[in-house]
Amino acid sequence: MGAAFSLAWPMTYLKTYGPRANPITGLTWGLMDLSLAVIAIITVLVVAGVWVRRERRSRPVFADLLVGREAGGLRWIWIGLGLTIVALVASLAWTVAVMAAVGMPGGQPALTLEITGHQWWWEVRYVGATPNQTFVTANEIHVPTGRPVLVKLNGADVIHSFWIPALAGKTDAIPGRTNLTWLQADRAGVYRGQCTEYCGVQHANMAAFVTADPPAVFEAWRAGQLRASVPAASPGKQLFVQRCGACHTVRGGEAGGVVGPDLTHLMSRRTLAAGTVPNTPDGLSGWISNPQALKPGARMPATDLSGPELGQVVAYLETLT
Ligand code: HEC
Ligand SMILES: [Cu+2]
Repeated sequence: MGAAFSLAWPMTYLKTYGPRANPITGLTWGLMDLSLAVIAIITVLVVAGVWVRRERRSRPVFADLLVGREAGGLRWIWIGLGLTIVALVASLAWTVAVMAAVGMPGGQPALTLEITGHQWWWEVRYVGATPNQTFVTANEIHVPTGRPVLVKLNGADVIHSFWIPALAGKTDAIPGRTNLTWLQADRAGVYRGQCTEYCGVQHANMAAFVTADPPAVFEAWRAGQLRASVPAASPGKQLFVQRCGACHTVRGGEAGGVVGPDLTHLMSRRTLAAGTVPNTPDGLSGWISNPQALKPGARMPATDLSGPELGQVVAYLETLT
């Protein structure tokens, strides 16, 4: 949180920040430069060819009517063929080398995440050595800088695709199978991502964020997330358990639903509903009173809380730090 460097907007894939993405960026620019060079060379040759023809106009007319094999003409074909083969084989070799380099992390991953695409948000499970070292959060992923992170992707309902452009290319999240990818951020900051496989009406409002922090800062965040949230009994807590607990979990409380995001440390997130609403008191009240107004079709129904009840629930949620 609060990192000075932010790629939250716009998303970029032409400038990347880690060994999972950098080789691909180099290849992209390299192939682009090669293509531009080919266009430039061919343009020059075509223009030169036109000029050469013009000069020949000055010769007697019948000379142009003769169909002959001018000396050295075929040589151009061989040169062109040779250059094309060299360029294509070099592109192929470079592509294969990049694929090998980014296929799997170089070292042992520092962290394993199980990320599940839901209509229309991301469930993020931090897999610990033991179950009590494991926790679940949503949409905002924290990672240590300079360390490879293994990501196991699944889809809960339809096919989604996980994409953090500045850190890692696209990998599909498919129901019933686990796809592996990985990422590594070499620079601290916030990187925005987006679901990139059309998955229904709110596909566009299905962002993900990766916050990369130095390892010590990340460990502090992780220790905070591992804590349960056990706020004192309050009317808001009671209402939450009754009205929201069937869909949401707050670890340490009585609410254990798994239909929606885990809200144990809701206040550690900057946005709500996969980047749709800022996580401010107003944003929170607006979302809870009428999610359908902000994200039509979202799998959270409008809650018919009265004004005072809404205030109590929001006050309770604000204790989930
Ligand atoms: C029928 C299940 C259901 C009920 C009941 C429900 N929610 Fe949700 N809630 C969801 C789903 C699904 C999402 C994710 C929506 C999205 O991002 O598309 C969500 C998202 C949220 C979020 C945003 C979380 C985040 O990390 O982005 C908050 C906060 C929230 N709900 C609070 C509540 C509160 C408070 C109540 C009770 C008054 C409630 N919900 C009732 C299903 C439910
Ligand atoms: Cu999608």
